[in-house]
Amino acid sequence: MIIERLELRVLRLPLVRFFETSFGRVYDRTFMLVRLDGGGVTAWGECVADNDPYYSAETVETAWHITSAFLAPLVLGVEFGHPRDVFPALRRVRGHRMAKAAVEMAAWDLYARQAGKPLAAVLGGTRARVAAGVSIGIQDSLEQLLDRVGAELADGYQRVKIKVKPGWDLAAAAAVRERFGQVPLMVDANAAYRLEDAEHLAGFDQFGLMMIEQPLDYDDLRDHAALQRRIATPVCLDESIHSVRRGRDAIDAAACRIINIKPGRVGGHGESIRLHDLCASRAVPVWHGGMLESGIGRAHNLHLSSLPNFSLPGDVAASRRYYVPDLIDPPIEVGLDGTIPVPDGLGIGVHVVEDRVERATIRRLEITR
Ligand code: OSB
Ligand code: MG
Repeated sequence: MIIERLELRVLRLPLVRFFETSFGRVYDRTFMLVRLDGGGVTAWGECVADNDPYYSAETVETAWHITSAFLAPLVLGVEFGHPRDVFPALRRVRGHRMAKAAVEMAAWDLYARQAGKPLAAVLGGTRARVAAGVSIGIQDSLEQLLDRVGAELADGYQRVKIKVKPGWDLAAAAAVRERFGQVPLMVDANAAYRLEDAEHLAGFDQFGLMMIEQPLDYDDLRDHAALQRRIATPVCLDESIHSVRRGRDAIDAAACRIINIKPGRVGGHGESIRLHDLCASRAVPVWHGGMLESGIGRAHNLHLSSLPNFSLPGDVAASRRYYVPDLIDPPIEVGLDGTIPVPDGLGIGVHVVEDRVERATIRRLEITR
């Protein structure tokens, strides 16, 4: 496989509904797309970096800079026998895993399309449909939260995650439990607490949650291990797991019992597979996270979610919760059983509507060798 041409775009799309986490509220999303061309085939990747360095240190601007100045020259015109060789070829560039992931994931799409196979088949996927959950942001009132939860459950989703922060936490979980009983429920704090809050966080134990995601600081392991010893609710790590090695260290330190895998966060599909396999060998369940992706990133996520140790419902939901219209047609939809079919066309298996991409584009760059 030879990548002959690399195109970068920055797009802006309005969200169907605002999304609020402990680090802020967003109404739209600005993100980078990578298009690769080789052997007469076009492939796509989506970068999960945000405009702001709040979820991670990377931003759209850093991803643009790193990809155009440093990653593109490392992949253009190079013969890759397999896309798993792409991430190691970028080793000289330290960090910037979101930028690397966008290029690497597009390379998997290119490889799968050239091989005439769905992406899941080359990733090692084993199921045709994946279990879908939803991530519900912080709302203006508990009533509004209960309306949102009710609407998502009516659409079939298999588990509900609510975002929490100090001042919007125990009462929100209590309200959901009271209205909806024992629905599979979890919370995500996006690093909003400190270890000193351990007693307060133990207050979640009464709700029988599936897990609490990233309660403490974004790069911490040690305090999470201390917290896990003091609460019954399983700790799941998201932000802290930026690499396979950090995943190993987290498991060794008993800093979590569950890991959220986002390929964009760990460096792409190859690193995600390695993390997935490591967790399987250590009996740590994983689930697939989301970053409000367009249909392009969402399709990638579905294919990866079809691997066997993705045993819990992921934040991989229908397109219409995010963007209408999406960049792809038809959009990704959830069945009433709360599962989403893994697209079975070539590569990511979705049709990218190029004039929608064009209309949402605010910056574009083409790089050839
Ligand atoms: O922490 O999982 C997170 C969205 C943006 C940044 C971080 C996170 C999220 C979500 C949304 O929870 C998941 C989704 O529906 O895509
Ligand atoms: Mg999270």
